[in-house]
Amino acid sequence: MKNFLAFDLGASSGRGIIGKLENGKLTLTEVHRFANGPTEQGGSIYWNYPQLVEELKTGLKKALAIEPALDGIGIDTWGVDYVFFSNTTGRFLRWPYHYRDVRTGNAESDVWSKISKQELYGHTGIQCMTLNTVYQLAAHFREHPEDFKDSHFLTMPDALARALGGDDTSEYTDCSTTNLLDPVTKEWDWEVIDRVGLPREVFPKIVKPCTFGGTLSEELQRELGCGPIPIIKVGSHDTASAVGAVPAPTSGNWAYISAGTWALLGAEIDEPLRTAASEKESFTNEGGLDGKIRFLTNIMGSWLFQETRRNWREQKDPELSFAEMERMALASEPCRYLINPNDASFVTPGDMPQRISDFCADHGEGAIVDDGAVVRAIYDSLALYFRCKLETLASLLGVKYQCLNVVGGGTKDGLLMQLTADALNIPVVAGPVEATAIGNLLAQAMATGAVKDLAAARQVVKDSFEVRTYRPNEAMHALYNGEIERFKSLAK
Ligand code: LFR
Repeated sequence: MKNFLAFDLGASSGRGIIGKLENGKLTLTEVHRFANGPTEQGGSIYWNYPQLVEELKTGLKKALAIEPALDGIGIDTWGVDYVFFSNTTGRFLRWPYHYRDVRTGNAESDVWSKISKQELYGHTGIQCMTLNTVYQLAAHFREHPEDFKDSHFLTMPDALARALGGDDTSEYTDCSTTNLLDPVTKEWDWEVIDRVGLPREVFPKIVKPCTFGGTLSEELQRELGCGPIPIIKVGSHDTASAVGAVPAPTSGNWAYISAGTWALLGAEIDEPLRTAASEKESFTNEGGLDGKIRFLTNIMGSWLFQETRRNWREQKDPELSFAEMERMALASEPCRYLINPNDASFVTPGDMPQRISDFCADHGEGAIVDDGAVVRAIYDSLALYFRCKLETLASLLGVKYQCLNVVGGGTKDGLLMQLTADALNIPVVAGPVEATAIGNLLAQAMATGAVKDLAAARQVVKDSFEVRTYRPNEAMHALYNGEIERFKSLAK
């Protein structure tokens, strides 16, 4: 029997979960949950790094009260963000920027004047997104070159692990989201780094997932009255952990969506695919467990619901729940309004209902008259977008998908799962909800030898957690079929 502690931090909340692995089955106990989000200071948005560290300590304390003998601690977070540390004092230099901070806007043209967009994709295989670390570092270097002297950065999960006693390395799956990694060698692409003009010295050593990365610090051992707990490098990019925990069929082709703040839709492949077509379609080659490549694309996901609810809670109803928003959508006419869920105007925090309304007015969809129509537009447009992107994935990889696995918190949204099945006209297998934490825990199990490999880990998921299958509804499928061309012209 083994007990591991997973910290899984998403853009809107974080949690600490103990996983008990016994006779090939994993059981979860949530010990801590906390809110997360951007903090504004002087016109930029940041993550409250010291607060996040405190939450980890609280989580660890609560975990030890339940399970005094922990065999490991693993941390995963969202990708692309980083923390700088001074080489002299060891202290962090400033709160880490939030990836939705607008400062990266004109960093793109700056970077592309040194290495073209196409070359950057050819080197790294990473889809072009303004929030990628390469643009963040370029903007950071321009504004605060002093941060790059006698210092180094760590990617977010390892920067948090370091505060608990973790070593000064960064784990491969998260490094792959920087847009600065060679997906074949799985090391920094120094040519890209040199051409962008970033100092090599600030880059950390990259290590593989499912390896050991330090021990809980002596100070914390004393404070918490515990022994030396190993800190384990997991698939520290949350999406790598989530994809690791997909209860995939053992044969045949399968595709996934890791559904949370973002919806990441893709497949697992063995070698990176970097063609003009995959670049045009914004497919990325991120690092996975067991040497796999996560070939996927980012879709705006629950962010659209989260920001809409945040606004309405502030403006109208402080108690508004997602369940109520689902009811509002169900009471609204399907496909009356459609939007491009990935439109650039939806990326940064702001008045999402207004932006959705503006999108409709600007794209010939007419003026949105009520709140239900806003929510309905998000639902239908996400489902249709998933369909378009699954079709693209199938054509890029030359395969046909008979079913789609959806994992993560987004699977709690039954209406979205059903509409996705309707749009795709194939069954959607939804669950587990806690896939990211499960992938984190099973990577720890792999590091300690308790689980042999990724295939064995996925078997544990199948043996331990229930999933729910949503089958397409014919009438809704026909309705979506009738609207697909209209949708495509909006989402181009
Ligand atoms: C999901 C995720 C995505 C990444 C985005 C920004 O939580 O990690 O994979 O593209 O957040 O980091």
